[in-house]
Amino acid sequence: MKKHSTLGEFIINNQKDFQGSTGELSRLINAIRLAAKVVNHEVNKAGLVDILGAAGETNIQGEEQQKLDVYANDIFMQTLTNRQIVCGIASEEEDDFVVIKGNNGKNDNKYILLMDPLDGSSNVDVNVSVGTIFSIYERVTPTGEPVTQDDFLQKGDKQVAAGYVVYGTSTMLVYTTGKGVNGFTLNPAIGTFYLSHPNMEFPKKGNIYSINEANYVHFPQGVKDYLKYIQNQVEKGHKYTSRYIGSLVSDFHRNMIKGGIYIYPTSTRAPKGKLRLLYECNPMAFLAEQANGLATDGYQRILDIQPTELHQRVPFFCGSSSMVTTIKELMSAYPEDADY
Ligand code: P6P
Repeated sequence: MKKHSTLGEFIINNQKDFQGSTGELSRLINAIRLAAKVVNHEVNKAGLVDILGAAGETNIQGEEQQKLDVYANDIFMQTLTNRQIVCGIASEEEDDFVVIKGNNGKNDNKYILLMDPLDGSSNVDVNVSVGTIFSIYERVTPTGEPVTQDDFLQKGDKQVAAGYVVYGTSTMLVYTTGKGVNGFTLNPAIGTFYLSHPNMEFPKKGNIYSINEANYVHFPQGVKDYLKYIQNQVEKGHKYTSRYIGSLVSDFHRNMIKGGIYIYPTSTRAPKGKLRLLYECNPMAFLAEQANGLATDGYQRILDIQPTELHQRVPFFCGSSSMVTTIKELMSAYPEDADY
């Protein structure tokens, strides 16, 4: 029986595939591995200590920050800073990007990281899975020079790595460096991630659709047409099921394994959609395409969108290629909805 490799062994064995293979990206993934274990420990005991409930502050999104949001943000920031691997970090929990200087006071490191440290955190109080999402680029400004917003406003196509941690019934780290998607499951007894899901791929077609149908009356017509299409398919005897748990990472992860589509469209309540391009849609889109899936804003490829601001939102349609293609075709009948 082949012994599952650990994440550490996997990184070493695939070092040659990493950009530049100078070991920095390996060290970066290793830093994320450590932070994931620390956050996992806290998430798993959240119900036991007084860490639930809002920290009383609100982030730039105007959302109440759950204490675990703040905690997860601090852990990832500290771990990445201490290891001196990135020269800058952007986070959903930080109003602006944070410059990370080396011990020599310079910005010598070549990578920048963007993250949503605890996506779906409102689920913590009701014991539903949450996740961390991360996205990694090489900086575009010269090494040693100050980091600028240009380093963060890169198209998703330029990512060198992306992934998520899902703190679910088990804790998994799923990531890509552009050579496919691999999933590692944490053995909490010994704190080791094992390669449990090699070469993850979206089934070309699935029967799961994930959308908050409470907003139906506010959806663009193309999305309404897609939901009507599904109902017609069910009437013809085709099997579909609605699964939406309010945690992007968990819905994405299940859909990647079983086949499905996740949809967060524009609505009158969210005129540009809800999900953030830089640290939610781009990393999940990179993973989706690496897993033979698709990710679009309804009209264009997510990874082709030129970002204009750190916390910008876009509509997000992501998952099995045949399902994304179908909804895109229906949306194309309403070109006016492309200008969100
Ligand atoms: P709604 C969590 O806040 C999140 O960003 C995603 O993880 C999740 O899929 C979505 O928002 C849920 O949003 O408006 O349906 O509650």
